[in-house]
Amino acid sequence: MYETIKYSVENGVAWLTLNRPDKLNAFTSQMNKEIQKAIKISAGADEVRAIIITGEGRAFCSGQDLSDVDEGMNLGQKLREDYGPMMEQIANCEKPIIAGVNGVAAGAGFSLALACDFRLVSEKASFLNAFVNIGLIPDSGNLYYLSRIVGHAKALELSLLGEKVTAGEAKNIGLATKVIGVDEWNEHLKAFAENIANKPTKAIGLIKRYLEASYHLSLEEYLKEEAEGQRIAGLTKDYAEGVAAFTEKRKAQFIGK
Ligand code: T3D
Repeated sequence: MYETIKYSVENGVAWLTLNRPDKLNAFTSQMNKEIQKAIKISAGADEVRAIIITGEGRAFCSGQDLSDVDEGMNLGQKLREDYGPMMEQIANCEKPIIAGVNGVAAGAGFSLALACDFRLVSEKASFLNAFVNIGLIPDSGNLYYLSRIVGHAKALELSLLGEKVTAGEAKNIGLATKVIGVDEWNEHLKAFAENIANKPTKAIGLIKRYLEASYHLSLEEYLKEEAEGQRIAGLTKDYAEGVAAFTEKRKAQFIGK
């Protein structure tokens, strides 16, 4: 079913593993399409309540496969056809998406990590806004997300200098949600994902949607949207369960509906 990624579901978590380790999991059109397919399936599957994107081998993703680009290729078209749709799909996914950054994340691989809701980062991982090093501009939503996550000045610095950011620095500048030791990597990544998979999934989707909307609306417009969001959340079984659990002084058992 997949040739360039691995896909499995366990305990409410869909694991999407980029699987071209010899090329440090560099993107090809095929891999891009397989990622989109896996995210679409995960987004529509009731049993999936969180998604992890990670990499096989020593890297997370080294960006576009530079041996798979033709001279004179229209890069704008490539972005419109391949990368843009993938980034929109991630942005529109109402389930939480975790980037399990196991190793270097460079170029569009960095952009992919930025588009996720969390970045769990191995202590041996690094980030590299590599685009400038080959004469390109950061793409695949990179500047959009990077400036929101680390602020304008740091985003500009990382993008203009094209130097590696270590896991420790990533934590200091708010890029990494958490840095994890190599020995605890699998266990911690799994535990983090399963914890969020057990939260009220519909509310999480709405929080993601309205946080993003807040950047594009006036306060007046936003408050109207927010009221609609809370109306929807208030109709979920998880809201009823949350209130019941609070009243009964027990831990809530959310079902994601
Ligand atoms: O279509 C378009 O071009 C538009 C879209 C652009 C989106 C982009 O992502 S542009 C940015 C593309 N990515 C890069 O420029 C990063 C290139 N890679 C690197 O800078 C370094 O490889 C890393 C910093 C990621 C890792 O360095 P290191 O020293 O740990 O590993 P390495 O020795 O450089 O790489 C190991 C192998 O992976 C090597 O192959 P070999 O010599 O063992 O056969 C290397 O060529 C290969 N590799 C790494 N990155 C890529 C790659 N092969 C193809 N494409 C890559 N991006």
